[in-house]
Amino acid sequence: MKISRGSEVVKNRENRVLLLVFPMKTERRVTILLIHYSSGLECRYNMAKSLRGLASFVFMVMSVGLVHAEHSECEDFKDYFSTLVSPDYPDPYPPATRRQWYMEIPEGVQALIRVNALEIERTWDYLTLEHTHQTAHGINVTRFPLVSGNVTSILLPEGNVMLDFCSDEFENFDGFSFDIRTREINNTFDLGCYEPDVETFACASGVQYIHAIARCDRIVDCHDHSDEIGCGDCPPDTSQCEGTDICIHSKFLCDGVFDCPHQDDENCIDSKCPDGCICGEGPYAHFFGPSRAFCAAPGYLPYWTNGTTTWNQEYAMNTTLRTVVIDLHDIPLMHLDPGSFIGATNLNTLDLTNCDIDHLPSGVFDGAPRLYKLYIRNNKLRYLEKGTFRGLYNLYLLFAEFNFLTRFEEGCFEGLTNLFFIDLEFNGITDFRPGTFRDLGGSLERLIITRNNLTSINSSLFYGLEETLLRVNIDNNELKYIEPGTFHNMTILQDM
Ligand SMILES: [Ca+2]
Ligand SMILES: [Ca+2]
Ligand SMILES: [Ca+2]
Repeated sequence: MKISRGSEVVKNRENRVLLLVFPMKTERRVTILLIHYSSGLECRYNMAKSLRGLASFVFMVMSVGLVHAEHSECEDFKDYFSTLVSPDYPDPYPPATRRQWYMEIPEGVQALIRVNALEIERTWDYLTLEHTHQTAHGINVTRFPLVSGNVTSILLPEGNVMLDFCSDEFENFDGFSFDIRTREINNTFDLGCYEPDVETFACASGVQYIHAIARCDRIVDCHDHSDEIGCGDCPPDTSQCEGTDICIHSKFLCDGVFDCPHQDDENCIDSKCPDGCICGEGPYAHFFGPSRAFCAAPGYLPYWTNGTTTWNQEYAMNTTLRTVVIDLHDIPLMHLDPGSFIGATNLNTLDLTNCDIDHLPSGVFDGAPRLYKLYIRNNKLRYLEKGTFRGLYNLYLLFAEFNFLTRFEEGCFEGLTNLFFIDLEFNGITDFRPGTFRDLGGSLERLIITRNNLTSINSSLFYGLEETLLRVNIDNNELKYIEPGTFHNMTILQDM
């Protein structure tokens, strides 16, 4: 069994089953849970929590117990049973969380994982199962993602199982709940006993079972693709995978997850590019590049969508989910409607430089939760309204220089909980409403307001920024008066 450093496998006297929960290498605290398996009815469990570490990384996510299967026609034998759930279940799983679980299925035993719930944000969060099995011909490894909520159960032979879960910083879904049963191999599982009301389809691998309604629904649910083989011609709005008769729904083209057996659904240069745009992929070194993904670097290059004439919501819907950069600079857009970027879920950088925009309405950036860097410079903006930046809780850099900004509505920066930097150089600002930046109090470290028309600074300008603001640049204003107390409590300000 391949185990990362710092982990531990404990076996009972008979060297039989144990379930072992332990964290990734990045976690400093180890949580171990053991289920002692024996051939009798007795089942004990023992938990050991050890080592100090980050409390936020530690969750006991497994509850264990032995249920004696009820005697009935269907079940007249004993199960060994435990439940495995995602962190915080039944609440949505927390953001930025990694967890691994290990399970060893001994010789002569099989395990049935019954899926009670499985809801994970596709593309950005993952749950993968890896089964390693020693055969006469060597080590056999089966690894597949558990994404489809249509999987009803997974039947695993002897071997070592690892479940690997990761959630990124955004969009937390409900997670998963599994019942795990182990049983001597000579007592075959009758799946109908566990799901008497559910009609299932057995994937060709014999490992996964899915809801029968998921057969031929143009969504790959079986990791061997068998639920979508032999389903007839491709209907409209689907795309045929190369060298197969598998048709997948077009929404799965270029979404960052491999659906086709030969992975051609993620070969995106010629597809999912809105009319009139130029799209492509390539290394991304513009400024700092996309923020590093928490779970893992994506298995593809950053994808670009560059507009040439205009932009509206339809364009966003026709852009591949993989898009991390939308570049619309120098296009005379004049205005953008609310929801103009809905669908650009992976968008990291949006460049609206020099687009003749005079107003950014509330909700204009809805649906782009991963936006990190926003250029709205060199436009005709006169004010920022409440709601313009709502939902941009990943925004880190905001470039708003060279506009005609004079007014900042109360709440215009609401929700920008990660904003680190704002550049307001060369606007027409004559004064700031008291507490203009208070909503940025948790994160704003750098503020540039050079080349405006400020004549005075009131003492409440930096209200709320006392503990974060490190650098302010206020050069080239006509400052005549700074109210006493303006810098009172500015505990970390270094540079003015
Ligand atoms: Ca997520
Ligand atoms: Ca399917
Ligand atoms: Ca795909």
